[in-house]
Amino acid sequence: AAAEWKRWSETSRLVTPHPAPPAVPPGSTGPLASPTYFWGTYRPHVYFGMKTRSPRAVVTGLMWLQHGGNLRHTSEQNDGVSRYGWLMHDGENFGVQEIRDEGLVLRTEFVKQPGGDHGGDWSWRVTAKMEGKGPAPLLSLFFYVATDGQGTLRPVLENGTRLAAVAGTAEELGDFTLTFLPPTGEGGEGTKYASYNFLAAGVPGLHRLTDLVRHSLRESSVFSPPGRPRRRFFGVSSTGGLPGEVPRGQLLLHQVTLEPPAVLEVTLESGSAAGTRRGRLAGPALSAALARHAAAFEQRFEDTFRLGARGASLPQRRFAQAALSEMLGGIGFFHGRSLLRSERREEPVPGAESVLFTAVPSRCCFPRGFLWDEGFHLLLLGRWDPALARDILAHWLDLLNADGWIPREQILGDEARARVPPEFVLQHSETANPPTLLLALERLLPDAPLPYLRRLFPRLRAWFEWLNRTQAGPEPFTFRWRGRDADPERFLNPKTLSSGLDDYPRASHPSAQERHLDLRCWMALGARVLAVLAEHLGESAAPYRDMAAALSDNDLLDRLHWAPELGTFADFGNHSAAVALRWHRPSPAPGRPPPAPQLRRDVREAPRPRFVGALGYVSLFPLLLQLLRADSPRLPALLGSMRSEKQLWTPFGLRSLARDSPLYLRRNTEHDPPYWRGSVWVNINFLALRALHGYARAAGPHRERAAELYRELRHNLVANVFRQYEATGFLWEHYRDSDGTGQGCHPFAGWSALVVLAMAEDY
Ligand code: 6A9
Repeated sequence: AAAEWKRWSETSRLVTPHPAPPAVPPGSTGPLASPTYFWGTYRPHVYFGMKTRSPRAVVTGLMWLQHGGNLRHTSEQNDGVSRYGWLMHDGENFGVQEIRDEGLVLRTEFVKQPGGDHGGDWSWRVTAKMEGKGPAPLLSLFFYVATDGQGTLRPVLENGTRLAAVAGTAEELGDFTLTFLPPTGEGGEGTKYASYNFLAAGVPGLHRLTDLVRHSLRESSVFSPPGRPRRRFFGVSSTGGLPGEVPRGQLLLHQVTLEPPAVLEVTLESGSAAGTRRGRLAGPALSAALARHAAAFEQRFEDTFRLGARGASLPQRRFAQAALSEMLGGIGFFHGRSLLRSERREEPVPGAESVLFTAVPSRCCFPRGFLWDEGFHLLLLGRWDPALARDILAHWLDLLNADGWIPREQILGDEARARVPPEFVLQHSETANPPTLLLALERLLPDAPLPYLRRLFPRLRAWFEWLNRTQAGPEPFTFRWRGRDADPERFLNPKTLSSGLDDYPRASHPSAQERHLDLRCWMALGARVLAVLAEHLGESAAPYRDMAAALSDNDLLDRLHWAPELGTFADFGNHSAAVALRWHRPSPAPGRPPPAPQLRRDVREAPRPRFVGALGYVSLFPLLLQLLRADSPRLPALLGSMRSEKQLWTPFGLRSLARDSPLYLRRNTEHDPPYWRGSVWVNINFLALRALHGYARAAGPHRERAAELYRELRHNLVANVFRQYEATGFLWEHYRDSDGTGQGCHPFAGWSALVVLAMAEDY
């Protein structure tokens, strides 16, 4: 019974929110308190869509179909859409996106207009044209609105088939009218010939929208412009649904079929703004509003980052604007429960119901929140809009559970869950992630209102204490990432997902003896920021100051992590330097076919306690987080490894693992190509620039050398990310160290967008 009780109480702490007052005060994010953040493009996983910051919000969106091609809706990698992204987006009221899809160029623009008590109005303009000459294919645009468990929608039909408008009402949003204006030609002149179809259906969940629409398409509609041949096309049939799935909401969809070029406008008018509205925001009024917002965006961008004044070319400025805009346009609002797994319990448990307002690493691959990514995002967002950054940070801290843990990856709600393979959904309760939110807070702190910081403090304290308690190392002042891969024989080197550096080589044989250098440096940074915060608030700062002092003591750091035999800082653990993957053929069972060969790890030299020979990002951490004194005798060695082409230097930035390191560019399993084993990653390069910039300014014997490296590294990194953007239209997850080519997910305007700050030299 005692064991049962213990299990129960542990589970209950796992799913219980932390008792401290919320960092986001109730009501502070609603339409009355924050009208400008109420509506937004908070659906990063669709090419174009908007919703409100409400749980179970009404959603709006766009799908399109070039007849003969595929239905487009959610952003997917390698679906044939060759380029898309926000060119301008102010994170609040306005955005311009361009999408290139097999000859079709779509421009999606939105503008919001304040008024009333429910977040005001907005208008969309979608401009469609073909890139080349030749006959335009038939194009269908599908504009939809859907509910998810609350709210009602009523269609307003014209001539029985054209959905002219939707009258709706929902919690927080109140009454609203969505109007689909008739399409016009490119210059806005006269109505353009189009066919109309309309669909009203029950929605079993927002993640089923694409299938729902696909399922209702029939090739029985006819496009017959006067005096021209008739063409059949796929149109939605007016009633539909997914057989056997229980509806939880409503969908109303307006399909417009036409030959590009064309301009389509949609307006959303809030019932409560009726008294203050001066005319509909469409046509010339919309053009004027878009132009005004674009000019204001340009001005604010220049005032914030001064790239023009610094001599950046127009293409470079456009690139930087797009990088920032894609991060702002990638901000999402999520609602749901994580699926949690504790060490001591077999079955997963759903976490507390929560909401999260956050940027995302990548709209197509990772349209959800990631803890340590977000700290990097906030460095950029905090420069553009400190209030927005503070709000996001507060949302993250409200995810804290009673133990003080924040799950690393936030998969909240059906739409988020639908994008993740089941084996990746579970969040393990011993798994940490670097506390980069504190890095962001360090920069937000000087201008943040005191009441805000007071709300944050108890939560930050609990979070940091959780890290300190659960990730403690084998000796005082050492730390160890928990949750490394359990089955070491399957991997060349068992991964450490919690560190954020996934497959970066660590001790070959995970054990409780390990001490991880990067984590120790993160803890030093965390203690430093908490000390400053506590002091600022008149709270007791001494424990944090003492901890920060101990963790940045250069002699102690040396004793615990300097590896004389390697000439660098390193992790320590049970490690074999001679491991390799080899094909094994398991012995067949009698009378069965021979089993498939398996790639397994051979250990050719027994592991022993020692420093881990892997020169790379982890080795640089004392420098990256500026724990080394400016006169440290270790600085020359680190600067030397950074600048050495045999080790970390490339013409495109610093590679993650030295070229002469044993696991450089090695696969971890048959299916796992190298990830943090050579590629150039922008987040760590940003930390390197920031640190070099710092060392170049501090008096010390290595000042000149740091300044020189700073200039060269900044040039290399910025030039390559820009070059790759020009060539492909995307920011990428990481960059190949041999030729700078973008790798992995794209678009990836998460931390790769930090190039904007490097261009601005704003650290
Ligand atoms: C896998 C696959 C359709 C890996 O940017 C987010 C994270 C970083 O925090 C981490 O440091 N990325 C980096 O090493 C991406 C992680 C993706 C995990 C989800 C599911 C589904 O793909």
